[in-house]
Amino acid sequence: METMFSLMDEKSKEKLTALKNPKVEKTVAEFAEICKPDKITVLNDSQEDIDYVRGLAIKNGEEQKLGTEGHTVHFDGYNDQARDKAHTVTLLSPGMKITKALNSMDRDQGLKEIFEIFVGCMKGKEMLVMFYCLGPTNSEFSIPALQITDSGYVGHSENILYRQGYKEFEKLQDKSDFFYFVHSAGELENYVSKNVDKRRIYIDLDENRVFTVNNQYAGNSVGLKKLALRLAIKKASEEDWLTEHMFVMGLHPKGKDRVTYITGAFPSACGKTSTAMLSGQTIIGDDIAYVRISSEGEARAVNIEQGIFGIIRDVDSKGDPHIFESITTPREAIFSNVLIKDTKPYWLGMGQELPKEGVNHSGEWKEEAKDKNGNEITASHKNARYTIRLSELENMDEKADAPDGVPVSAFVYGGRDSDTTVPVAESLSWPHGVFMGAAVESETTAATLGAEGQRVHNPMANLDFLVIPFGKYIEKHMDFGEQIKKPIKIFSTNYFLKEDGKYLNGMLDKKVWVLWAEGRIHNDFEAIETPIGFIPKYEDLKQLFKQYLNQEYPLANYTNQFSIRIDKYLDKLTRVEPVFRDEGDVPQIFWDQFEQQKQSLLDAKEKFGKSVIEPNEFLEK
Ligand code: SPV
Ligand code: MN
Repeated sequence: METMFSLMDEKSKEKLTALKNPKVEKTVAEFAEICKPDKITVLNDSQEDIDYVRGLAIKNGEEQKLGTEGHTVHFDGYNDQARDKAHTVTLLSPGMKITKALNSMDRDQGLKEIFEIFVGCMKGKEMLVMFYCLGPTNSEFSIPALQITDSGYVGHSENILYRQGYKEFEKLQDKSDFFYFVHSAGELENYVSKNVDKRRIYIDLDENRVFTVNNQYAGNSVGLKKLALRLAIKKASEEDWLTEHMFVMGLHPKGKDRVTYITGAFPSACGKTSTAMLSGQTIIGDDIAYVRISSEGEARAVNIEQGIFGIIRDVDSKGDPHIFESITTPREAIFSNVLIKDTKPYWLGMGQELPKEGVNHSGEWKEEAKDKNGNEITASHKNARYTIRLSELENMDEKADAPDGVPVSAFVYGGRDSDTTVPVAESLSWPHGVFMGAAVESETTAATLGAEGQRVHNPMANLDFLVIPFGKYIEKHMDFGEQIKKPIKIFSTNYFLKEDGKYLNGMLDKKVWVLWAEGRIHNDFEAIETPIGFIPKYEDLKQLFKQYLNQEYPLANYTNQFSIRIDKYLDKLTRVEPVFRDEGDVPQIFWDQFEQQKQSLLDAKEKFGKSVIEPNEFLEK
């Protein structure tokens, strides 16, 4: 305690002690001893403190001001541009189990290793002690979270992306029921983490805390984002609610006086943000949702965040007008890993020609530059991002901060699948929908380190974060459907079907798919029953294409997009079956769905005598 207080000014001391929370004080003291910062600053919810952290990020060189008022740029190191799955490890104490798909290690061993790396990691730096609230404040959903970091950029990002929570900690009094995150960017060279070979992200479920070191990329460093997601998945699994990698949005069908809220889970960089941002609709959140069952038996969702850390690639004025407007006009925004030329940010797919030189994540950059392995360095990184507050957007939903969330009418599951699943389908039942979500496969993207374009199984787009056994997660979803009194529908979507290397759908077609789903929720449309779910009728889509996109929708397109590729679906089952088997604890109700799905596909193949069945053929028989 002595050391800790000797590194604080009076204001910081006062803010810390005023909370009268022994665990908060003990935690700060412990990491002050280990990390050995030169100074400790404790921040509360005041504007003064929010401004201080932004100023610090600029002063210490982690961010630079750009020409437009409020805009700054931050660069992560060349090898620190995405989530590092290989060095993200769940620490297991005896008897604890998680999905086999994730890395885990003995807890004592992991703690020993990470604490050794932490020794002296904040020498010469300032330790920030920050308080946040996951989910809306004053709510059943709220989870207080303490962030300790030596990065002004991490603190600045969190002040944009999360709700301030010093007041939530005041309410906690002496209780120790909060998450905490300790981050250090480690030794810096040219303002970026130098020792990325010692990058570690260790999740300690026993103590609801995560340690992360030698990194800056937000998916690895920002505690409240994917690190808290993992802790919340565990917490939700022990209580009766869900933590999901989901957007939350309001759908506003034309000519109807209603708003329908849906949530959707898609793997990273597969259209989650662009769906939530569809024009004419309203956004509540684009990445992480908590879903609880209200006392009336209704599923209700909140966004745990208040901002967007979005992929900037392909954001242009046509496809994403709201985002484009918000990141090209004065307001607080952080750009990361874009190209800078004359204090202006540029990115791939922005709808204008890019400068042929500038500064990017590799340093001074020129067109056709290659890295030391001979790989082309793109002008901006494919996973370059922008960070803004949702309140900056004119399409933010009026209930975005409602303490009791919004009622959910559907879950949507999507993946990046070039050859199998149809653009949109409604599940045949709740268990079938859970199966659909659990069977999602998706091609990897630049949002995680490693090769792109590899087809991987990614149940509910949540696999990277599933720090519980897969079977338990599935069981929770099955139970959730049983418990809600007002049933909700489950849909699958796929925006990425291809033929001869070309996408079969336009970027904005997703609007038609989600508004078809909205219509199904309200019984506006009939549908065609197929083995893989209910699919749209041509006439309804034709009308929706006209109404929302002012486009013709040729029957040939429909027939191609919605044909059921039986053999492809069977291949998919063959691929995912061993994964489910290997997990060992998948509930019987899930296997019943699996068998039923396989059988109905085989039956259809036999009945129609072919392996690709056109949608209208299902109508005829
Ligand atoms: C994702 O990759 O799913 C993101 C960005 O939302 S990150 O913060 O890297 O997780
Ligand atoms: Mn995400």
